[in-house]
Amino acid sequence: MVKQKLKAPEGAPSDVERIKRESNFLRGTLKEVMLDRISAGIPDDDNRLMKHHGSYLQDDRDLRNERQKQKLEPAYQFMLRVRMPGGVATPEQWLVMDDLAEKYGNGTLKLTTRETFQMHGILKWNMKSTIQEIHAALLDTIAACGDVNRNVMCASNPYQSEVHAEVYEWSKKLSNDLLPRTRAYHEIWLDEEKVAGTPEVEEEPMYGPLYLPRKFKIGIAVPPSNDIDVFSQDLGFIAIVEEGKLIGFNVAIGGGMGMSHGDKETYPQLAKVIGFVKPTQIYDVAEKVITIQRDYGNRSERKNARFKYTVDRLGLETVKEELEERLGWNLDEARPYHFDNNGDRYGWVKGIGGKWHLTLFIEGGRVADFDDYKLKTGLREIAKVHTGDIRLTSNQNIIIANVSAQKKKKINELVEQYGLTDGEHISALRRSSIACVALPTCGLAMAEAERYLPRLVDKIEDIVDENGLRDKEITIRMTGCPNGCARHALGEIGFIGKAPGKYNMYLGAAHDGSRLSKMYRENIGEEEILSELRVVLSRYAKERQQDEHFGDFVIRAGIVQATTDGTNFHE
Ligand code: SRM
Ligand code: SF4
Repeated sequence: MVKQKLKAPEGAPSDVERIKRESNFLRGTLKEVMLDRISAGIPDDDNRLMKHHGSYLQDDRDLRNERQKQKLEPAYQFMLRVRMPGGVATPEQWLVMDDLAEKYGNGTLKLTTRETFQMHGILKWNMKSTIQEIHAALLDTIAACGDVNRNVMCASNPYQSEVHAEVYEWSKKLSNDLLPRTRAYHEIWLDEEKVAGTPEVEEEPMYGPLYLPRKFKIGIAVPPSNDIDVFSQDLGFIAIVEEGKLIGFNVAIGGGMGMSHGDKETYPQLAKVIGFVKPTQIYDVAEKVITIQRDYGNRSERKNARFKYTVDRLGLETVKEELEERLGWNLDEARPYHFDNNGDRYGWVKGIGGKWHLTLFIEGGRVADFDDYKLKTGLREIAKVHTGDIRLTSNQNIIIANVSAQKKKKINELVEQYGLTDGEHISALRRSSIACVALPTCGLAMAEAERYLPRLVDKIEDIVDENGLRDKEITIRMTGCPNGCARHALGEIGFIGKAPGKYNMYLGAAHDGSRLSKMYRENIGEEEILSELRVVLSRYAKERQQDEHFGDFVIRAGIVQATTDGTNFHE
């Protein structure tokens, strides 16, 4: 068979390609503009580059109108995202982040859907100190955003802790080895001088000078938990465990959640499994997959630039063949695996070596001190006495991990003293909720998410209670726009913001993250959301089969059609 000649889409490169090309390996004029005291903002071109350093310029949208009226520039501030593979932090690092949020940020921490910390509200003048202090705590923000490989996620819910420990090491290795090679970050933020003998022209052996056409995401799942939503990744690895030992990974390619309202050329897509590799082969696979996207991804239309569109355009088999050709060896046949959920496992669980792990629910991933709930203080007190580690989960929660039997009592006392929740006294619906940041910081938000979902859940809980479904885990996810930062299309109930107070409502995703949802109602407000859910949830209560998940029920009952592939998400 003659091999198809692969091509990248034609068309003029997008402006971001120009910015990267002219940036001298992600430097731009960032060093200079960060010193400028006239504006709290930075020019657009530099802001594009800033992403590759883990940060975006934002403005507080709650203040936008008022500042406009007063003819003031927007309330500019920076968001900063930490690179922390697998979401694992030491208690000391937690304390540093807690302190930095007070000192330079808005006092809160956001635990993100990719297992890391974000801080909001950092003023330009404080950015360098913040990054330097993060660096001193042995963390960084390199490539946490931008057209590169992002924070590598790995399963955090410890079912089989030995395998988890191994998988975590792989996620760290992938994250470190796939970093850009430019010293821009070190020069701009850490005052690194050019070392004598450094070549004048830098090289990016894997990325090349233009980096990738778009962001790239990798995650590793350990069945039966699909907590990281492996099928939403550009490149997903599914750990295959035999007799308690990790023997390798199934490889899945081409997932992603984002889309634009009203544009059917954009859609969420699930990654598809293409084969099996040994643990020692995953770096090579990741590197070669990334270079395929580098070479054939769309550099003209950013909204069609993610790897999922490259895979769909070229065809899964073609991409697999290209991968095998670049590797010089073939993938084995995929091994059987089974997922049963994509949520977190709450409460205490015992792992290896007599160590304990406690998963706590953090609503919307927002760590703050509220009037009647001193969550941030409580977690700080735990971090002060804890000697294990702290894991951030992709469902925006935390695991106080590797607790000795002696320390368990003390941690429990603090949990009780501060009223922290391990999910026991709240509804299963709330435990299964995640929401993206949205307003007031996200410039792309069309509606509230993190600030609204808890209030909406209060009301849905009444319906759930009326129908005896309090303990039924139904995943519910809300995003303020169709970019899908809370992986809305994999929520059994999903909401995408359309306009203030208005959402598209989606139903029918699989409880294990293996099927996308389908739009059920468009552009509806709270009253309609509740009346629609009242009907559907009461039918679920009465008509469901034993152990049938809500996402499966709505399809069997004909309430929505199953989405069998991202390409029919909009049908
Ligand atoms: Fe996201 C852009 C927040 C996970 C898809 N995301 C943004 C920006 C940076 C807005 C912007 O570009 O101006 C948001 C910053 C808001 C703020 O104020 O902090 C933002 N995304 C987040 C976080 C913090 C949501 C959260 O509440 O946890 C998550 C940070 C993850 C991390 O630590 O790296 C976050 N974003 C995701 C995910 C989920 C995931 O990766 O598992 C997705 C869907 C998966 C995917 O990538 O397909 C996601 N974010 C997007 C997109 C759509 C990308 C696309 O190509 O389809 C955008 C918009 C863009 O890139 O242009 C976006
Ligand atoms: Fe912002 Fe949209 Fe992402 Fe929510 S989904 S954080 S509104 S970009």
